Amino acid sequence: MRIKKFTAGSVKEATEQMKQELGPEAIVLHSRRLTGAAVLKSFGRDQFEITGAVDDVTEPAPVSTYSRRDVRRTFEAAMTAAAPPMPALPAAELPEPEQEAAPAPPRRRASSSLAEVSDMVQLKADMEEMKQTMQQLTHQLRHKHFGDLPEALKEVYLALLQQDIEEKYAVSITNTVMKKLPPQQQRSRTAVEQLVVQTIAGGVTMGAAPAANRKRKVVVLVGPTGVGKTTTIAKLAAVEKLANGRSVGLISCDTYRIGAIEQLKTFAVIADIPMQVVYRAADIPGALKKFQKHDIVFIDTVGRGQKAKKELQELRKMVDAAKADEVHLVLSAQTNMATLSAITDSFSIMSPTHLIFSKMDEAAIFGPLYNIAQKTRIPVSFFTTGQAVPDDISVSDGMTFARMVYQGTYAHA
Ligand SMILES: Nc1nc2c(ncn2[C@@H]2O[C@H](COP(=O)(O)OP(=O)(O)O)[C@@H](O)[C@H]2O)c(=O)[nH]1
Ligand SMILES: [Mg+2]
Repeated sequence: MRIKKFTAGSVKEATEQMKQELGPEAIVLHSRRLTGAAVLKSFGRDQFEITGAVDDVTEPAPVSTYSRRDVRRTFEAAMTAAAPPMPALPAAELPEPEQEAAPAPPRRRASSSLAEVSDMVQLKADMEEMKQTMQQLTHQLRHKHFGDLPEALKEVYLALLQQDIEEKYAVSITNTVMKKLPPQQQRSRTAVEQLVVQTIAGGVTMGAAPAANRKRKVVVLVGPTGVGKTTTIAKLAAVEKLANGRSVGLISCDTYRIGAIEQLKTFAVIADIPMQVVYRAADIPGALKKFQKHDIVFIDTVGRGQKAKKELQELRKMVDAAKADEVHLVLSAQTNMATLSAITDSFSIMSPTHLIFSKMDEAAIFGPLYNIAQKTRIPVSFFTTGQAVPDDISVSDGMTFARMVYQGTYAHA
């Protein structure tokens, strides 16, 4: 027996190749689609692989006469065999049970059953192909505008969905690109991609607020537990003091978690920045008074889960008492879309003025961050990109972010 694999755009083509090379007696042993996750990307360019086989000894069996009609007959026969029994007759009309066993069906020849197996395999492959076509049609119907889109735009649209960008935003980005690009350029993947990245960048407000010149600025960081609030405050405080030459004060309200105060205090001592600890909301104005002459005061808060309603209300009292100029909600880039939504909903009572995207270095996909920036319309102030204080932080930048969102890879900002 000779066995060989054939690849083509459809099972039919691959089968024809096989028949040409191995002869009309050849049968399909196995077939599969070779696309996997790439099916979305390579619209209409699926590849099928079949494994064909042929006996070295030529058989006079009907394998060679195999045709599509035979497949249909085999299929029909299989369906009849599987059909429900005839409706039962009333008991009185039931025929007498037969005394003798019914004659056994004639034994089929091995070669014909081989042909039937091959037919069924072919049938399965045909059905798989039909399923693919149906899926593509459903997709095209769901995205009606799709039919008119040039190939490069279709591919880019599907690539956006693969980055977990919500459908409505992916549609909006694709439409913007289509409107802005002249028709001849819409066929160029490079031109389309460049404009997609620019459109993503243009859709999100980026950048930290300019430094307050006259009055002291009070900045509070809030967010879930472990997202990097304290580390980020240390980075920001160090940058303000060392790079920008401002006088900085620190307040920690995180008296809940063991070691939290020490974490910030250790940094404050090393960086020579004054720090105060506050236990109740009522003590915040007093603490702020002590930093009256400072340029900027950072307030670190206790991490709260988005479901802890009572604790979130307590935290809100702290934030209100601080009369903060800026409230930055820290969101870890590793968080999925549903959780990001729940967090931003719960923390909306703190009226965040900015979002900080932390742990960008550890994220595998950035679409959800784009969605949340779109959904909340809150400007993104900083990206944090590692554990090192103060190096691993950068002022958010639209183009860097857009490239990460589109490509799904972290690029050091
Ligand atoms: N990889 C990575 N780790 C970070 C980043 N920011 C903070 N971390 C780490 O996350 C952990 C929790 O940080 P912490 O500041 O205590 O979080 P908090 O509970 O929100 O105050 C620590 O191990 C930090 O070193 C970041 O940008 N990237
Ligand atoms: Mg902390």
